[in-house]
Amino acid sequence: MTQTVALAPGLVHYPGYLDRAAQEHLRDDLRALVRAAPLFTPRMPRTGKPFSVRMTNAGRLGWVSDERGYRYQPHHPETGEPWPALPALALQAWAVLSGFPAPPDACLVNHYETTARMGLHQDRDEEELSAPVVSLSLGDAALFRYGGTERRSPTRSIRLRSGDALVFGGPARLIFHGIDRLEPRSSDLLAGGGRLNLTLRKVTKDP
Ligand code: MD3
Ligand code: FE
Repeated sequence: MTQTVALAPGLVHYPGYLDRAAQEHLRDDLRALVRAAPLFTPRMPRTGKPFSVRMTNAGRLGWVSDERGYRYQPHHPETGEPWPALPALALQAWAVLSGFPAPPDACLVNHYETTARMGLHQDRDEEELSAPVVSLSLGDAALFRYGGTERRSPTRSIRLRSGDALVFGGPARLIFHGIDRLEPRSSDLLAGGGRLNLTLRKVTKDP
């Protein structure tokens, strides 16, 4: 496979995990996915403040956020339809990289326009915290920041480029992380620029 870079215990970076042909294939699958399950604008719990990132999901469950809170649910918040099937390349990446015996329940798709960002946060809405999260990036490069398991822990930054994979498991599963900014026009994969990030997650504990 490609180069692997251990960034911290449980945190591995696979630069260029998807080659250009695979990136184009996944991009085309995501275009169809977004037609079936349109991007929605999540809102902050309580305040209703909109995120700058738009989202959709694939798989049995999808992550949504609005005034009522963060949660996983089996239907799109606007169309009411079940989420589309997981893209084949996303399932394959999970099988290759996760080391987890069960398939993922959810694939969150984040869409960043040039000025979108994602503040430092932890992902802890999943019941199955022994499974890693696998992330795939497409389109413009982004500055990704990660720290430790406490908000005040020191942080480091790396650049995520189109085709990169990241795996967060074990002690890295509950680290704080976010996206500070995009590098506009750094990739020609997506017409019109921007960035897509997929995160594959096991949500429920299987019996
Ligand atoms: C570390 N997404 O969707 S991917 C998210 O690029 C999210 O869209 C960012 O943070 C993005 O929640 C960063 C890397 C990532 C994803 C999930 C994680 C890092 C993670 C879950 C636990 C720990
Ligand atoms: Fe996250």
